[in-house]
Amino acid sequence: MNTINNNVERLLKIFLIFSLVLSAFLIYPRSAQVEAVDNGISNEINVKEHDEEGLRTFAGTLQFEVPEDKTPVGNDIVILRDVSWTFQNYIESESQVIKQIASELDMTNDRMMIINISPWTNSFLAVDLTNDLNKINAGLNSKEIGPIQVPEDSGFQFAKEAYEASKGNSSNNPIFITISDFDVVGGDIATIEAGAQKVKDAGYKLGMVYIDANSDRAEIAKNLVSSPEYFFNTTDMSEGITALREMAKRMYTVQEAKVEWRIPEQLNILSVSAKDDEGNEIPVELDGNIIRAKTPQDADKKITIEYVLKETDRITGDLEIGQGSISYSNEEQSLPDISITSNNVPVIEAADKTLKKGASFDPMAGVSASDTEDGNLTSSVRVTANDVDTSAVGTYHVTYSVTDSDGNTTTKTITVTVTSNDAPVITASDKTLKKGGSFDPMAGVSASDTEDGNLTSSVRVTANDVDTSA
Ligand SMILES: [Ca+2]
Ligand SMILES: [Ca+2]
Repeated sequence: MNTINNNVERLLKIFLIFSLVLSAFLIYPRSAQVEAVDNGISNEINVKEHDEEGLRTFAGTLQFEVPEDKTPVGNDIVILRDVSWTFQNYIESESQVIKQIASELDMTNDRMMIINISPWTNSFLAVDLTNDLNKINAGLNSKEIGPIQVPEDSGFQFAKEAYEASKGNSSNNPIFITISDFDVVGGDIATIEAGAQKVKDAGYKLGMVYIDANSDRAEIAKNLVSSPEYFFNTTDMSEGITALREMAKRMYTVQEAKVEWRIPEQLNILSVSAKDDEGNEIPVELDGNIIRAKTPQDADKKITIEYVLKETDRITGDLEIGQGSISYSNEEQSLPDISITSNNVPVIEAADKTLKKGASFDPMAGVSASDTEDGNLTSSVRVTANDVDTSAVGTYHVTYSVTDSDGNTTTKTITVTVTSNDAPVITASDKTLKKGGSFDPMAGVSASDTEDGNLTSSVRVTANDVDTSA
């Protein structure tokens, strides 16, 4: 029987310890950190500081991993490169960059086509659509850069026709990128615009690295691309060639991981930033109190979002801040539930006191303090002022102060009245009377007291040996 009881007791102890450990993970952040992990998404939040009004600033880190996921259908990258005389000295470095782009493609799905153009004269298919890196490199190494006798066109139209002749029944995403100055010597800008429009009308993405100092033509060129982010303008040839690689990356279609997180209105977003595990910054967009960030799933990535929030006003109820989701590769996951606590000020219970002169006075007697979040704070109460002097009648004050773990300080002042404590006075005079006379010991006797007033009725005769017969 004893053994059973011992085992029950042991189990209860284990359960109690387990509950305590568990509750440590479920509590809310104050001075200690709180971390919630759900579906591999972790969110950790700490109180960073309190301002002079006791309002808290929280710093947190949201982390999650996204897998690499290129689009399953692949991309067809069609590069239209200007080989007119302005570009002659840069053909080699341009070829190197295009080789780099090719080396970064997923050749199980992706293909590349390279067209040499002289915008006002001819276009030449340098590399037909292929997923063979050797063919791409060979085409780029070839000194045969045209012009070959192709009828004059804008280059775009030639590229579109060449692509459509080679693409087969693939459903790859067609990406057309030009690197050119569209130096329309003897040509017509309208031809270029018409050609670009045909590419876009076919549903192909069009991007452009534009190398020209002529701002009028740059304005026209800017409107030819599919999206403003697919336009790069420079007068520096080397910079433009580098930009070609970035443009290819930007236009490459991959799945995107997206975060959308709504921060409650009771909190101000002081700062938020995101980066991947290689330290690359991920752009974060703030739409009111909604945080949005997205990054292409072009590699396995661990994303870290660092944020700083501050309560706009004292939060009086526990506040859920995990309202949001992360979506990637057609999956969507909710952010882990995490809450920050209320931030109530502590309350001091202390009442005014009246005591009599000469009495002893303990300023802490009957005083207590409590706090919604911290519980009993009586032991933290400090007496910050106390002028009570019980040896003299008067009105005095005692001030108490207590601070909770959120840095909220409450003070309270009570009034202590010390009253007089005089002894009562009996008025009675000696008496002379004749033998046999009647004697009333209370006749002419009265009593009064500073505090109590008339005490005559309370006068008791405690001894009386008067005998009028003797
Ligand atoms: Ca509190
Ligand atoms: Ca008295």
